[in-house]
Amino acid sequence: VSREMSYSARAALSSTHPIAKRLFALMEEKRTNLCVSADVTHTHELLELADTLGPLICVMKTHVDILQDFSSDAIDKLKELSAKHNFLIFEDRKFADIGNTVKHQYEGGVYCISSWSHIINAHSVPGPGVVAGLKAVGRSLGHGCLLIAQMSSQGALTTEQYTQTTVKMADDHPDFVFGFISGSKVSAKPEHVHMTPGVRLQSGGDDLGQQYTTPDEVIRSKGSDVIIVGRGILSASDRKEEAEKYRKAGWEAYLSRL
Ligand code: 5FU
Repeated sequence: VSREMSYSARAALSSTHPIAKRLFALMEEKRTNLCVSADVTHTHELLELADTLGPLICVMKTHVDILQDFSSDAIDKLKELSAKHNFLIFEDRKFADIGNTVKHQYEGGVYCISSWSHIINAHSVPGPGVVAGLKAVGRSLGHGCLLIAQMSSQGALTTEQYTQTTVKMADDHPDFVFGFISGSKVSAKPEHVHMTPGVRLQSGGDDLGQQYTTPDEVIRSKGSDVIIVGRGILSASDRKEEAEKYRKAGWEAYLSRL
């Protein structure tokens, strides 16, 4: 059994990015490594999720472009709820273009993502310019970025070599990239945060290529730090009760590896 550093010890490292510090600290304080994937189509439901699940989560992940009634007013309310319940907001935009384009996509358009999302993510496929473009907008705002090193879907093209090159890209931008979206721990640096989607209490998948692993497997065996759960919670009749099951499973798996 490998003994790992606690989230709070990792928060205290001088080389840990400010967003990762904040995240590790609130995870320890709230005893949660659960990120809920709020994949809903209406803002009232998004806000309801944020208010009811807020106390149980460390991060709320959004896909704002699936909202049918997006408004900056709803975003203001989401920001208030993130402060009230002390969770971070992560817009799962998966930027994947040249630096100049992603800069505009991050800052402007309809969503003005940089004005409200603490965390964003990017594919490494365009090369380091994608990080440079995003960093030009997000760094001065104190935001951070996760690079997508692996995907949970069947047949993903993220080969071992791709993953390793992605880790290298993160190492080159420690002032903005603080971790990864991945199925397992891909970086040995304790300051890096690993967040894993494709998580469900019952393993399996959906009919569009999603593949699920359990919270225990992801945190204990694969060495990731945060579980990202969407339909596992959203499709339950009592979402709060279900979220608590995931929080507990993720947290106990974390404690067991200390
Ligand atoms: F980068 C990734 C990935 O590799 N797999 C994912 O599933 C992101 N996701 C997101 O996590 C996806 O877009 C959904 O928002 C969420 C998983 O939702 P589920 O309902 O738990 O399958």
